[in-house]
Amino acid sequence: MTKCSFERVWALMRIRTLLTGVSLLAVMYLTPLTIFAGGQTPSGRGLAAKYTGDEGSEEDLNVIIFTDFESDVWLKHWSGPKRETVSVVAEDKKRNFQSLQNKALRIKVPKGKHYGASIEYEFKERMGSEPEEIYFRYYLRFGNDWDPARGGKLPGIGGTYGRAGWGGRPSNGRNGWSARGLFKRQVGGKTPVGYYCYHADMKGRYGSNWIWDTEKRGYLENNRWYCIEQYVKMNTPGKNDGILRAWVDGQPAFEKTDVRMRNVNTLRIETVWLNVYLGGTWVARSDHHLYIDNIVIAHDYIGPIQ
Ligand SMILES: [Ca+2]
Repeated sequence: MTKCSFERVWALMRIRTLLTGVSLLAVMYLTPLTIFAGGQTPSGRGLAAKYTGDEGSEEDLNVIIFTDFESDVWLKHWSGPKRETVSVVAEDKKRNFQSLQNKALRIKVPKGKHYGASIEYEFKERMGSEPEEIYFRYYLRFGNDWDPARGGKLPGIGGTYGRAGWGGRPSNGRNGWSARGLFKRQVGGKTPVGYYCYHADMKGRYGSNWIWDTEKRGYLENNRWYCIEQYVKMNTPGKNDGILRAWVDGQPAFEKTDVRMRNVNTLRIETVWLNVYLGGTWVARSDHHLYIDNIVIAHDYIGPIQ
C-alpha cells in the first residue's frame, strides 16, 4: 500500500468512526424519547409484591379497590352482579376448577346464549371522580368446557356513558369509547385474547381487534390461572397519544401508544367493566365457564400475587 492510499484509507476510517460516533450519539438521544414517549413499561413484580396473597392491599394508597369474592362485600362495590349466569364458588369439580385463593367468581355462558356477565366498577359513583389512567388486574381461568367456536368480549375498561363505544355504536371521539378484552376461537387448544377497542379512528360499526401477541403471551390454556393486567391512559383530546398496555403473568403482552379515544376531555375512564359476552350475533354452541379472582384496580402497576 502506497503512503497516499494508506492515508486515504486512514482518512476514510476516521470519517467512519466519526459517523459511527454521531450515530451512537443520535441513538443515545433519540432512543429514550422513542421508548419512553408513553412512560417506561413496568413488568414483573408490582405493588402486589408488598403483600402476601394480596392480603392488606386494599389499604395501599395506590389501590382503589381489591375484590377477592370471599364475602358478599363485593356486591356493594360493583354494579350489575346479579344475573343467573354469575355465581361465587369455592369448588367446581365437574369443571376441573382449582381455586387460586379460596372462592372465585364463576361466569357461565349458556348454550344458545351470549351472556356472560356485565358487572361494572363505576369510578364517579364509587370514588367521586373519573381517572385519566388506570391499572386493572385480575386472575382469569378458563374452565375445561371453554371452547368458543367464535369470539367475544372479556373484562376491560371503558367510557361509553350509555351512548356509544360498544355494541355497534361507533365512537366519534365525542360520544364514548371502550377497551374491553376480547377472545377468539381457540387455536391449537389456546384461546387468543386481546383488546376490543372502540376509538375515534375506528372504521365501520365495530371496534378494532388487537390480540396480545407479544411472545404469544395472550394465548391462554384452559384449566390454568393467568394474571391479566390492563392499563389505559386517555389521550390528550384530539391527539393520537392514548396508551393501552397488557400483561400476562407480569410479562408485557401488548402495547399501543397512539390510540385516540376522545376529542373532548369530558370522556374519561368511566368504568372497569367485567363483561363476558360470546358474540357478535353468534351464540354459544355449548355451555362455557370461566373464573375470576383477586381483582385489583390501582393507580400504579400491580403485578402478580406474591
Ligand atoms: Ca378469592
